[in-house]
Amino acid sequence: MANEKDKQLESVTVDTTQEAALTTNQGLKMAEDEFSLKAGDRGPTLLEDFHFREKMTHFDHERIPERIVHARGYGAHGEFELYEPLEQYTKAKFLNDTSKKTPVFVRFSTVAGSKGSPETVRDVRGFATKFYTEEGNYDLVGNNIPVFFIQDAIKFPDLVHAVKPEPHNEIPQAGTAHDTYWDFFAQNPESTHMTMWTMSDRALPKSFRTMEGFGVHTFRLVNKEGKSHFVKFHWKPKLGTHSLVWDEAQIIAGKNIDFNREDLYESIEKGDYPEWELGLQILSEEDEFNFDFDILDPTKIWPEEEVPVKIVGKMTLNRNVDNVFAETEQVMFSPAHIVPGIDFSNDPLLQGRLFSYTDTQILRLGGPNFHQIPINAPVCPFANNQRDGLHQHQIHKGMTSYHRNGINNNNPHTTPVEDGGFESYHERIDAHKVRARSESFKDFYSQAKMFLNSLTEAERKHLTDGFSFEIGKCKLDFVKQNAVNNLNKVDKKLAEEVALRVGAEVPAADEEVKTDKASPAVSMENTVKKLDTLSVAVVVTENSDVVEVETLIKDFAAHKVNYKLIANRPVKLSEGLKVTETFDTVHSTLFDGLLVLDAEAPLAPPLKDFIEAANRHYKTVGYSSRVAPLIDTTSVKKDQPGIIEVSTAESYLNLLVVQRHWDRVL
Ligand code: HDE
Repeated sequence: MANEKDKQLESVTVDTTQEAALTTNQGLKMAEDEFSLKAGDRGPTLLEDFHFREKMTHFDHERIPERIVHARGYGAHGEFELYEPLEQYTKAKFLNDTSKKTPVFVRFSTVAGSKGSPETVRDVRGFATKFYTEEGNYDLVGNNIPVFFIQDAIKFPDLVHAVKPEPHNEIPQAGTAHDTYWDFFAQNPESTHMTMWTMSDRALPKSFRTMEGFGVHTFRLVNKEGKSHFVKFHWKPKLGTHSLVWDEAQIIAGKNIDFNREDLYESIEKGDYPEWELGLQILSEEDEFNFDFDILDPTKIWPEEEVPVKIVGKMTLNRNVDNVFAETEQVMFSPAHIVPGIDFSNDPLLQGRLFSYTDTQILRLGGPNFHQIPINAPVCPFANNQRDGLHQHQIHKGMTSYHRNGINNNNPHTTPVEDGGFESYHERIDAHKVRARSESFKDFYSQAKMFLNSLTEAERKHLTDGFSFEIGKCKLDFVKQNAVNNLNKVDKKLAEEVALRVGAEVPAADEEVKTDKASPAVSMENTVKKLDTLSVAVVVTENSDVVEVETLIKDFAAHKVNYKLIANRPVKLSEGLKVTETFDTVHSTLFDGLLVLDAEAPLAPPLKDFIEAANRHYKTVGYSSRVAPLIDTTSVKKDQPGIIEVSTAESYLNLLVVQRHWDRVL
């Protein structure tokens, strides 16, 4: 059923599938749209050709500047429902009414790459949610990593200049594997904790559907009585948090550059609606100074074991956009978009973001009226005395556009706080003006070490691989050395391993921060594991047994497992069973598991690669007794975990649910 936002968007949606006369933008029906107006059929085009000029001018202006960061993104519509009223903490209406479904729009993104870059690069992912509430739009503009690289917004341009392709040659695209990033890392050690996350599997999400989201900053919740609690926001994916393997991610970047968006689009089209639960970590004001970190520091997490995440609601994405430009490209988010009951903390990173997001839209969306673009417009009435400007779509009738006015009864009028008018939290501030970092923000290494302490052996190995790949890509020896020296302050062994792999000196000094503290919630191995919507590549030939294949498909469907039949060329097994995918069009990297039912002997190189890649990426590899001898001609070792001769679908699915068999010896 259409919600308020759907209905609002519908009123400006043009159905291009309907019969319509082709006209100019002035409504003039045209008799011809293939030939420009020329002086003779071999002559020059005439300036008079207004139709050509209009069509070409519009085309010439179709592009708008891409976002300076988060350019590559994909969005969808959905709804948020609340499990329990939160009046004890906040007066925000959408966090108090369990009967209401609040429309949302979410945009996921990579950060560093430009608009056309591959999606499976090693990077942070943006996770921005717009709640269209009855009290105005509330934007939770988060990432899939709970901390940030810097502590003060004034350093954001420096960070982004270091991350983006180097200016002299515009290399590399979409990643931090280059000198300027690692120079920044060593010179600005506050980036150490976040870099531990970005070098881990967290920066390689398998899909948008299997990523966590974090508001990162500390915000405030404010209740009716004006009492404030500190809060951190979390999105927990119902399918659990799952990632790709680095080698796999690199192959997918070539095989399917749209891997993440296609997954989101197709899941929603199929009705496998992605879901996340909203979690809150809530702290009373009295507890502000009770931790071994500053709760305002955005380079620190509040370990979930110390401040539990209270699950308060669920978001479901259930509708793809009708037009990616109109909706996903033109949507704008801002952490400054809040509603009564939510407020800011003094986190200096957040404070700067409150300025940047609206400022950037004035260039990107071409003026100050971007709030009138349908995807950005609130679903509640909005009125003020702002007027005119580029792309003004509203016709403001009446004499007055100033506050206070007598002529129009001082309309639009302000609203008392008791009736829902917003007022900022009455925080008392008594301080000197300074440009400085708080002493309490100066521990850059304890939580970086805590992150390391929280990883499983496999995760730690991937982290070391990540550092070795990225630092190894640097061309300047002193940059490599400084990066390794900074790692040495986190963990001597990690620095040693990386130093050897990138050709730097092993640091002699014992400078590592001493702490055994761990936060098990940080490890993705402790996440939810479900069969729902996992995908299996089922390899068949034209001689496969139709009944066997049909039974398998039924068993998969019963567990909501997706599959694709793949053969070395398109074949028709029966009327209903057509194999359209081949080893030319897909690859095992694009699936969660592999099941080889039949194959022609000897194994052709593409299929051999298909099987060996699945094995190398720790996926479940199943095979029928018929193809068992062929498996022996590959690098797959049959006695390893997650490798199985399949007798029943059940036996295969029991392994598939594990997703990655990290204890497999390759
Ligand atoms: Fe952003 N960020 N950011 N950021 N950010 C933008 O706004 C900025 C930060 C995040 O899908 C820009 O509209 C500053 C943290 C997301 O449209 C820009 C600072 C977090 C998106 C901007 C930060 C984010 C953006 C570029 C440091 C996680 C994409 C285009 C103070 C909590 C939203 C735009 C979308 C986009 C500025 C740091 C998340 C330039 C100054 C921390 C998800 O305004």
